[in-house]
Amino acid sequence: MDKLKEKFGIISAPIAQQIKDLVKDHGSQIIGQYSIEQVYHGMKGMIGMVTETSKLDAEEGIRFRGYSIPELREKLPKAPGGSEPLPEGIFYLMLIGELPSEEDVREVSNNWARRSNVPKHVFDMLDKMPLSTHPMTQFSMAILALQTESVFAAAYRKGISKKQYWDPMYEDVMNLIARLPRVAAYIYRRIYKNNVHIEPDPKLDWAANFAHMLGFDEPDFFRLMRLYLTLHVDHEGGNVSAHATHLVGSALSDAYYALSAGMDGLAGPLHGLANQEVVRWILDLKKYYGGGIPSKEQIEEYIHRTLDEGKVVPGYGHAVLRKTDPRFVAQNEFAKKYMPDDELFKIVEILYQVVPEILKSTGKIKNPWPNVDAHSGVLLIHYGLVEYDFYTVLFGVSRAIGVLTSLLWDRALNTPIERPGSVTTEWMLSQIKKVQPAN
Ligand code: NMX
Ligand code: MLT
Repeated sequence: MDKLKEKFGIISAPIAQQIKDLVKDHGSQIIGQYSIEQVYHGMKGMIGMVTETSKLDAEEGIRFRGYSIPELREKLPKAPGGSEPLPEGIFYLMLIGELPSEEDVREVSNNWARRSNVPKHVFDMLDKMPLSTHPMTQFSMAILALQTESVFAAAYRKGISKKQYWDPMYEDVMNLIARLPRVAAYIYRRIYKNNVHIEPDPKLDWAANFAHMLGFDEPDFFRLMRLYLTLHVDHEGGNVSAHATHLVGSALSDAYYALSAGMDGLAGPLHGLANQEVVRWILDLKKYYGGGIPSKEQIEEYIHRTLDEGKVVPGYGHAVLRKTDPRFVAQNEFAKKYMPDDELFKIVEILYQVVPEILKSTGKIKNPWPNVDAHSGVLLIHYGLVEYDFYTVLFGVSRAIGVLTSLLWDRALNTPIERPGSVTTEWMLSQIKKVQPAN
């Protein structure tokens, strides 16, 4: 058994028992109330699940196992000579609950490299798809095509005790994370680089190898990928991609089915696809005013146009956050260091000055501040990764780490099938009448 798997088995068993006891002893304790508005408005603020890997605070932003993004940028192991954390480290932290050593991270890197071979039928399937198929559609289909490899599905079919579910799930989670960069790079090079592919370099870490297979070998791009793939991993359990993965997995669908569902959710423009929409919107804005950097007044006018057309300003707002997203801040710091004179970065800076005030003035937007997607695209464009339809795949490769880690914990904790209740509006009206009888 590999060392990480052994460690996970050892630490997860007592936690599973602790949760069993907690529910047995305190299961009837009331922890909240919710309103009709919350039921109609996407269950915002209702506690409906437990996710161990990260927790979001509306004011402060995300913490992974208690660590904020600035703390992790400082504390997580880095590549030799590197300045940004390795995503292998945040995976270890979310899985095991403690900061990894350099050695732990190297082992995760080697483990993923050993598992990274993608079966030929996945590429054959992709090759049959029209080139115009959105990269996220191809990504989700490729994840499903990989399902032939599910160790969990095979073990379940053979017959396996509930207590052992986590074991084959560990194999699926590790194999899937290991293979995603190769799959994503294949999609990118097939669509945008004449189907000319680049072999992996097993000497590189997971993020740098991904960058290499995409065709970007500059050290600064490696740095960006390590940061990007660390920042996007997880955002507690209720966001669409995490919740979809958890929900589908709760039926004991294997990691491939569950992640594919999560990625289908990430492909929505109100969720992960917002990163491509931001770039599309900024490029349209530039074009509308004849190129270059539009003036502050022009940008304000364009934002009002967008709102008047009944559209959202992509990259701004959040269902939970009520301050600037610390993932935006981390990317902003990166841009200030590596591309201070970049034209698109300067537009992002002006947007940061003007969008919040305009959104606030509408009186209805709960969070006028930028989220993670307001920044990521311009960093990629700077290094030549200009094909913005692909950006959500990058988000997905990273998000897979968080949602699959949670899925593994779900199996270790024997989380039951998810099945919330639903009601009709007629039922809701009958409840209102009970409280306010007609006079
Ligand atoms: N531009 C214009 N209108 C907005 C925006 C925005 N950026 N954000 C919220 N609103 C509107 C929203 O559409 C709603 O309008 P209405 O009452 O007419 O239906 C109203 O403001 C209240 O919405 P909120 O309660 O503030 O936001 P909600 O929690 O429903 O939605 C988002 C959160 C993130 C979906 C929303 O802010 C949005 O659509 N933002 C733009 C898309 C985006 O950047 N998504 C990425 C989120 C991060 N991620 O990667 O997933
Ligand atoms: C995410 O990273 O999932 C987004 O910020 C959306 C969310 O948290 O709801």
